[in-house]
Parts: sequence; C-alpha cells; structure tokens
Amino acid sequence: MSIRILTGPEVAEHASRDSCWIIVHGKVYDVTDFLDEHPGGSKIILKYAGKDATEAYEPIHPPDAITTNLPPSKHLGAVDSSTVVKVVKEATAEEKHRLALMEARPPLDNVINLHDFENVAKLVLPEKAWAYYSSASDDEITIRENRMAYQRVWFRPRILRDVSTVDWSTTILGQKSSLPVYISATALGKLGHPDGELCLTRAAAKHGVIQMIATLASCSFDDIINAAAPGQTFFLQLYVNRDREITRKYVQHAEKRGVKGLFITVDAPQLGRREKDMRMKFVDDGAGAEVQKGQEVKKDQGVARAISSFIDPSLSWKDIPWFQSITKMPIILKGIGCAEDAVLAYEAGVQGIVLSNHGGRQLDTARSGIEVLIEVVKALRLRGYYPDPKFEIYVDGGVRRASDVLKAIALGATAVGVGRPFLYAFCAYGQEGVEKAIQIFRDEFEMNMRLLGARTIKDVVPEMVDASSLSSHFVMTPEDNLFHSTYQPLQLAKFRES
Ligand code: 173
Repeated sequence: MSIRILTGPEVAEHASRDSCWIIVHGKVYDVTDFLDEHPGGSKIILKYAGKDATEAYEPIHPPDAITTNLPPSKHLGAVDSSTVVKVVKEATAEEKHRLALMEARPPLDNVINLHDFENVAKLVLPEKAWAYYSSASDDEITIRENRMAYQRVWFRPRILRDVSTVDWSTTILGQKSSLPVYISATALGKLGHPDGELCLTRAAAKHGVIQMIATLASCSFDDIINAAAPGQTFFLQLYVNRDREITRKYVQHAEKRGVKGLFITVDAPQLGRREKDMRMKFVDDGAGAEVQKGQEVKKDQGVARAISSFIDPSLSWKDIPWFQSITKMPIILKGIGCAEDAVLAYEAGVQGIVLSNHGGRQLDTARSGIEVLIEVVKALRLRGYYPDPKFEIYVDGGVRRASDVLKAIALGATAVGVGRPFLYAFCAYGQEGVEKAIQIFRDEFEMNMRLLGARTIKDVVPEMVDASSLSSHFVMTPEDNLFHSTYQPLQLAKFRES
C-alpha cells in the first residue's frame, strides 16, 4: 500500500473543530473525533489545527501516544515537508535572555554541589518547565521540610578505624549499584532537554547507577531500553491505568525487556495541586480561545494534571495479588507515609517500600521520608519483620548530599532515591551534568565515610546518628543557605497589566 502524500496547504484547510488535522513528526492525523477525549483538553490541539504540532507534542507525549490512541483510519499519510510553511517564531525578550544565560552558564568544573545544578536549571529552563519541575503541592511545606529534616539528624562519628580505603557500592534488590543511590523517576524530561531521559540512561550506564524509568517519561520506554549498555539495570515506576489490560501489557513488556523492579506509585490517586505549575496555565491563554468558546476548558490544571487522568484512583490493597500474578519482578510500593502501611506492605508480600511524599508534590504537610523511616523500622522490628533481606526500605525526597544518604542508611534504608537533582543536572548540562552529579556524590561519599569511620555501607549503623529531634518540627536548625537561595517562594495571583 502506498503512503498518501499530503501538502501543507491541504492540511491547513482542516483547521477547525469540525475538521481538525495536525502534523506530528511528518505524518498527518485527523484528530477531529479525538478532540474531546484528549486528556489535556481540546484547546491545546486546536491551537495547532491545520499545522505542525511536533514541537508542542514532543516533550509531553511518548512518541507512540498518537499512534496508539488514534485508529489507523485517522492516520492520513505523510506530509511533503517542502510544502509546509515553517512558522518562524520571533524569540521573545525572555527567550533571548534565557539563551544568553545558557551561554554564560558556569563551566561544569565550577559546579561543585547539587544545589549548583538547581540554580543553573532555574535560570536556563523555559519558565514552564521550571514551574512544572520545581513545583510542589499547596503551600510547599513538605518540599521544604524534606530538606530540613536531614538537618535535624546529627552524626556520631567513630575514629581511628583505618579508613584508607572506603567503599560505598551496594546492592539494591540484588542488583549491583556503584552508589547507595538510584535515579528516581521524574516525568517529562524533554521539557528541559531535547534528549530527555536518555541523558540519565547514558550517564547511568557509564557509572553503574540504576535508573528508574517513569511511566510518564518523555522518551518512550523502548527508546530508553534501546539506548542501554549491555547489562545495564533499570527499575520501572508504574502509574496504574484504569484499564488494567494496558497496565498488564506494560508491566509484562518491561519484564521481558529486563527491568529488575516494579515500583508502583501509591501516593497519587489524584495529583496534588501544584500552584507554580497552575499559574503558568493562567498566563498562557491566547491562541485557540476563539474556537474553544462555550466549552469547558481545563486551563488551570497545570501540565501534570492534564496528562494524568488515566491514573486509577480505585487502586487498593486488593490489587496487590493481581500484580504478583502478572509479574515475577520484585514489587515495591512507592509512596508509603506511615508505619501502619509499611506493615501492610510487608504482610502483602511485596519486596520493598519507598518512604516518600513524592518530592512534596502530593499531600502537603505529609512528613519527610527520613522521619517516617524511624517509625517504620520500629514497627517492623516489633513484629519480627525487620531486618529481612527480602524486604528493602528506600527513602526519597530532599536528598542533596551524600551525608543525607548516609543518615538514611544508618537509620535502616537500603538506598535512597534522587529525582530532581539528576533532572536539573541534565536540564543544565545534558549527560555530562548527570555524570558530574554522580561524581559529586562519589567525592562526598568518600569524604563522609572516612569522617564517619565507616569503611563499607554495612559499617553505617544506627549508632552513628542522633535522630532524637527528627520528629520535633520546631527545633532550631542551622540555616541551609544553598537550599534557601535556590528555593523560589510561591506567589499570589497577579493583577492584570493595564
Ligand atoms: O509528580 C509528578 O509530576 C507526576 O508524578 C506526574 C503525574 C502525572 C503526569 C505527569 C507527572
């Protein structure tokens, strides 16, 4: 069958709600019937009616989203690119300023801690990307607490232990890892870098670090796996679809392609309100408004909410046996926030839990993972469930230093998830940035383990920390200057410009 070749002007004739064609990656699609089903609302598609939508489509959809959602009869053919009028957008003053800052970034040699990446990312990212990545829910109390909690844990170092060689490598779910840290899932990587999550994959391959692939990564699952080095280890973060058949296929495909752990997100039956992200939507209210008249527009939801409607809020403990029946991968519940649920998870027979509040993006004023760790270990121990080599505990949220990781390990964690810092590293410097972030961790582990008197990760024991003020939320802690200078305070609604 020969492929139909269409011209730009032919596509441009279908630029209305009654007949809406768009171009994505050189192919033409009739999306008229799909407009109202689009999780992000029809308005955003109508903005590109009759035009090339690739640039807007790419960062927030997996490459196969359109082909799997539209029946073949709506795939109209290819477009002759020479006939498509390129819309050359004049760079705004803001965009020019951003590009100038990108040029003037600190050389990577001058980046010496993870906060540096965040600061560069904040200045060089498009405003929307920064708002989406950095935002947290409601008053952003939890995201700040995630950082502060680590400062309420103090070290009790040991001396004179011959620390000429120290080794911070470990195993996570039985898989070798050069660091007691894994790259945690973050969505929509292409909002911040054209190669998206592949920057993580390539750096992780070079340095023996495990990457957790996000269900909502910009790069497709297969693109990421295809870019892997032989034997490279991946975990998969799973958002459970209302349509369990889709989830079953996805999970089994991941297992077939060698993924070594299934991290089911359990703290997001609905996405939190992230106001920084939501404010962006209020600002961008221009094109498409006309064709959209009279319709309900989801304009105040932010990027994440718009694309998360497939997530099943009915997920419950009753579903766990089903997951266990469809895969042999270890199952880990990501997003546990109290001891009771940690006990239930153990009793459900899963292989691990992540004590996490989703980077402060879900329930605001939920406690930090490191604080929850204490009560979880205590409750599991009481029941004879801890220690158990077949049940691992991870913590994520707020980790910026190897010393944070060592505190979590001392208190009973096997490893720690780090999300935003690696994301910011690649947004600012691509793959090299991620490699540098890993190097920074290595340097910090070497120094901190020597100073702590721990030659291996096994030597990092509870007696090495004083966590007695961890659950007191109002103790004096030293000001974390770097964190506070990169943290962007929330803002109130702006008046219209007159
Ligand atoms: O935290 C998030 O932003 C997140 O998990 C998500 C959920 C749905 C869509 C995109 C991101």
